[in-house]
Amino acid sequence: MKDGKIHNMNVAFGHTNTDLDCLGSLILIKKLFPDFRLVKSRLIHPAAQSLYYLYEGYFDFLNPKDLMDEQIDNIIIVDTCTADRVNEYFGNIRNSSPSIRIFDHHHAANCDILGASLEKGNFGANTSFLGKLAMKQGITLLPEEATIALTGIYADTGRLIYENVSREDFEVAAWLFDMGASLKLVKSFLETIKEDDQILLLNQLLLSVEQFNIQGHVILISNFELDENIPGLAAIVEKIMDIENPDAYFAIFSIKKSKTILLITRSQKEKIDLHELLQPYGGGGHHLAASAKISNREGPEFKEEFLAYLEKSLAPATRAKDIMKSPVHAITENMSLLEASLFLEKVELTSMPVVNDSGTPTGFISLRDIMKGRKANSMKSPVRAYMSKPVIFSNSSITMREIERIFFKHHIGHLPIVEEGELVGIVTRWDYLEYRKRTADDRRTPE
Ligand SMILES: [Mn+2]
Repeated sequence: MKDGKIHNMNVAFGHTNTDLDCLGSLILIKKLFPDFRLVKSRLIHPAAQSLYYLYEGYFDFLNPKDLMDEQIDNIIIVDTCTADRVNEYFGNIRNSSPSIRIFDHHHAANCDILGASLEKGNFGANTSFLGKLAMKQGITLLPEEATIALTGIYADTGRLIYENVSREDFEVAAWLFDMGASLKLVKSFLETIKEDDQILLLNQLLLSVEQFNIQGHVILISNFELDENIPGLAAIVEKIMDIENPDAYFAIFSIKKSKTILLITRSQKEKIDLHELLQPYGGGGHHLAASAKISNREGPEFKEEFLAYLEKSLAPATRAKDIMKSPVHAITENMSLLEASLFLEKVELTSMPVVNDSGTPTGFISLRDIMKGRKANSMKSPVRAYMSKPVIFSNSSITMREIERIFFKHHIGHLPIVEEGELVGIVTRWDYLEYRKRTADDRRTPE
């Protein structure tokens, strides 16, 4: 400082490579703890850059190196509990033994920041965590501050749709809306692909992706040559995930200038654990989003090697046999409608596949079909006369994706599973929905 004296100071910061949720959290820290100065990371995540440059003035950031001669009393850390992600700040803090308070919304994260008191919250966005505190204290925000905070919540919750979302995320979002947050601006900050060269690359990549079926999974792979690494590649990869909707996408970028390969990957299946998968290549990240840098390799031969690696490493996809009900009740064609209705009542079902003498499904009979027979006063007629046909059936090795397609295409709610001409099980729309719920697509873990 100018007078050469040591001043006591309180500071707050988020993780390195500042993202939108960090910025949302920090703007609220400024309101909640006005005697804390905010410190910026030397790295701003590409997705957060436009908001950061527009609203820099609202944060009044210090640089990490400004901390060097200061006596720091108190530190607040937001949106991380990992020492590695706050190194750049602590590297500049000397001669201080500050008390550290952390606000972090990451569920499973182990805290390795020593001596810190950790406050954890189950929120989709860390911004909601601090927003809830600000609401309780009756704090008011400027519309610009509300816009920054709401962008943070939308970013980390996938616009309030990811698995991690809590009711507080909605509550705080509503509060920020009341404080004058502009949805128009929030939307523009969330649009990660806006540079012309990004759009060009997106189009080129879309033309070069190849689709493979590996162990029943729909896998996309692209190999693309770039002169040099450009920012925002991950956003392009995510956009392609949205457009093409594969189970996983492995984007290989061969960077000519540095003779390295940048492998950016996204998955939407728990069975395809990318963090695990990229370990042998020195990469990592999260379950459903990971990347690796590989030196001295050529794109085309790396792609071939990687395909072979996927073939032997991926666990097989979930198939009909994994979720079907088996054994399954069936009615024979020659049963009378009366017998069929009694049987349905006995087993408490409203419909059932119909099989011929050799056990092959030939139709489907429901209480509604039987009702028609009752009205026509022909309850003694054989089921054959009133069942719906032809019956759509499939085999036990079809994947969940194929099951879904059959349900939608034929507007059916039951899919009999047949092996060697015999009915062996049934998959209902309900079984399928239960499976979807169990493996709900938490496509992105919180950042
Ligand atoms: Mn976060």
